[in-house]
Amino acid sequence: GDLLTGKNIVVMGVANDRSIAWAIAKSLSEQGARLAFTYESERVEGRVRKLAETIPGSVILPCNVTVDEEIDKLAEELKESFGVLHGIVHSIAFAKGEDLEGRFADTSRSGFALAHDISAYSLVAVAQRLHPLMTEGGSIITMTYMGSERVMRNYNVMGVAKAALEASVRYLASDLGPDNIRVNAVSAGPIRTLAAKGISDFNSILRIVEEKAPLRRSTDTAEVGDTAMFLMSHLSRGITGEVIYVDGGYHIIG
Ligand code: 0WD
Repeated sequence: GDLLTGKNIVVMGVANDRSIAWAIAKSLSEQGARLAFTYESERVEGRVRKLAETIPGSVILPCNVTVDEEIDKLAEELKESFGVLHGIVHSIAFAKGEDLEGRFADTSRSGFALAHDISAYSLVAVAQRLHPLMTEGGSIITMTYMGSERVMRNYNVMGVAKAALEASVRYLASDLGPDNIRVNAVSAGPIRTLAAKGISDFNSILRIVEEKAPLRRSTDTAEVGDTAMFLMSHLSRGITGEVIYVDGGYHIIG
């Protein structure tokens, strides 16, 4: 397809080939998008480089989203390699392992701050610095989870951070809409990735989804990738400030 031909999109949050961001990148590239990939640190650089090199023409850039200067640098480098930017895929989250089990009530000040900084504020920081490159309008998406709305065992501080992330999507959508920049979130069902390893008892969560979701199966990263592709494309031009569930319908079941 060529739904994204001529579009320049930065994909943030590939850690390995199971990452949701990687599935999104594949869907975007199938529709002709030109991609830039960012990596958090040397720890993941090699893996990101190896994956990105399988998509010809990709740009690979460092960006730890907790460091403002690195986001400034990213903006400069994207301007140099792309000129105009059309899309941002934000697929980044982090919380300390100790804050993803037991009681939410035991969350420390520093654990709360860290989870919110990386998982919610980073979207604001990135949108703030990259939106000036979106001179032809654009689409920004982030990844969220139902733990933002309901109490899910062990998700704890990440649920609170996802609530902040979803509210940030609405406020950013309001601010950037006049520049024809849309901001949306995709709420995925549970998927076995590196990040999911941090969630205790993830297997039983998957089993319950397979049993109860209307589609009777768990979410596949390719399904998320295709929804992300839709949100990056002209097809979704009327949608902003929204949270779209890609979870086999699980969230509608009581
Ligand atoms: O079930 C799931 N896996 C779901 C994930 C369901 C619904 C939503 N999500 C969300 C996550 O909360 C996250 O926002 O999707 C997003 C992507 O998560 P993922 O694909 O499941 O996980 P992973 O492959 O680990 O990618 C997240 C990456 C980090 O990976 P690691 O595991 O190395 O922490 O986010 C990146 C990093 O590559 N990341 C950062 N990037 C830049 N700066 C930073 C940082 N400071 N911290 C983490």
